[in-house]
Amino acid sequence: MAWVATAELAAAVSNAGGLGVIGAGHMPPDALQAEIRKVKALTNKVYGVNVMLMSPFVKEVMQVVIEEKVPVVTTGAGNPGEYIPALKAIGSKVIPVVASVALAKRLERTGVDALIAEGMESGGHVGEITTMALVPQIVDAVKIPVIAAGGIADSRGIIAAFALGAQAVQIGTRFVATKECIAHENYKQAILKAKDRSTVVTGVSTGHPVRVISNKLTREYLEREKNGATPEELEEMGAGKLRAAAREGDVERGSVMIGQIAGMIDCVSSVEEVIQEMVKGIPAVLSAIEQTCKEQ
Ligand code: TUI
Repeated sequence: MAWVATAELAAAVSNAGGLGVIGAGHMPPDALQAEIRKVKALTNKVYGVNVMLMSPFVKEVMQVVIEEKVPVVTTGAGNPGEYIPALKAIGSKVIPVVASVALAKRLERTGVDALIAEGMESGGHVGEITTMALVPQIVDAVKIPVIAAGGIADSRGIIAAFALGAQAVQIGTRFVATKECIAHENYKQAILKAKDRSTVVTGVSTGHPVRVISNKLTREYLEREKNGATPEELEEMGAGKLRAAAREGDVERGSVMIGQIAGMIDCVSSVEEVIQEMVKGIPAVLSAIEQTCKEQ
């Protein structure tokens, strides 16, 4: 989660019992190095870095990750195959995000430690398959652990993911609406205001579909996309827009990347509260399932 998953949020998640991940996004390598050093100062727990493979700095960013011996490296928006040997050589756990069974199988052969199966309910760059359909198909196709992502924000989502065969979950949108997240207040309010149908997917014609809140920017973007704008024109329209929304609070002309589950989120809490609530809610969900099964 570029611009929102900073060292502060990652450290808070790790300190509260999760695995906090810094979203490198398009960060230049020196900025990422500073974030990594900050997270090391804020927690002595395990943390991770997500490397966005479409970043213009991806090679230098990987170099920083290796120099800093980041313990867990997740990747997104592409195939990380060429970087895996170097990451494994320094002992990092490598966990790529995949949106298809084919890439999951290919990456398992390269020796990755686990996979994140991310459904199209997620915010930001998305694939085409829902979490519900993707997770069990990837679980059946590989032997390594699968982490489910996309559309998960409470105990019910966690149990559903486990029922599909996942061994862990990745949670994004819920953690943006927390006190520790440095996202602009307007961005957090946009999550609270969102309903089930508040997001749209833009950029399908560019080959890089992105889920964002529907606003002035997306209306204009989708109109231009429909009228045959070139991928270059569209990329230019999107440039810098996530930063505008997340840091400057321009949620009308900026790109508010959030998942479909935002419709369920109605308060800004602390990271600790979010995690505690999710974990403590699990037994009640399990007994409700048991009850339903008994009634069949
Ligand atoms: O990467 C994300 N979420 C992101 S990246 C991002 S920045 C961006 N902006 C514009 C265009 C593209 C990126 C904002 N949000 N999530 C992980 C993720 N990875 N979701 C889907 C994928 C994915 C898709 C295709 C991973 C691999 C993949 O494979 C392609 C191939 O080579 O087979």
